[in-house]
Amino acid sequence: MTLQPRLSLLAAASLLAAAPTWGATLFTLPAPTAALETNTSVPASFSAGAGAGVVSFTLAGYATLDGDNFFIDILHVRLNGTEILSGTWDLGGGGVNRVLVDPNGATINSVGSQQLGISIPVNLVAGSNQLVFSYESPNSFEGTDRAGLQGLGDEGWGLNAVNVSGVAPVPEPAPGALLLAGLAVQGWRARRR
Ligand SMILES: [Ca+2]
Repeated sequence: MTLQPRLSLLAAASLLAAAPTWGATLFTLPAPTAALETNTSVPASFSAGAGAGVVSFTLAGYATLDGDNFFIDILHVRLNGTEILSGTWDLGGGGVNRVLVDPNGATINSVGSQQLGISIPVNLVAGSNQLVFSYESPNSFEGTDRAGLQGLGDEGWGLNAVNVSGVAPVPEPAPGALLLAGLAVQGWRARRR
């Protein structure tokens, strides 16, 4: 083997290991959640490469989950401690639909009775990412008293089809690959003498 093909092979191997994989599925919820009480949260942790991604999910309302009325209930979605969506929707209990925090321009569509399909563009960090979904039933909101927690006998929320896609995490080089690369360099040095 001449020197040139050997180096090309090494270059190709290192490029293959470092090339980002766009649109990789980084997290899925294994099954729909049960109906959850408000004032609860659902965390999700996953690894990613740095770059653009998408968080999508179906939000389900059970019984009389409210939008903005006296009994208001508010969805919060946070990624790595930053709120990426907050809003309140009439998912069975009446009230006004309102998006409260939406820095990334989420897409929100009705996808069935008491169900919203939500898709949020995000920026993921390299390594571990933490996504937290929560619903809150505040005692007061925008300066006026509200009903607060009403309990599962009255209303609930749930998640289905949670999916996070983005850049796949860059794997550490396998020890075997490092050993082969080392041997190739040794061989190259030996030939130069
Ligand atoms: Ca409520």
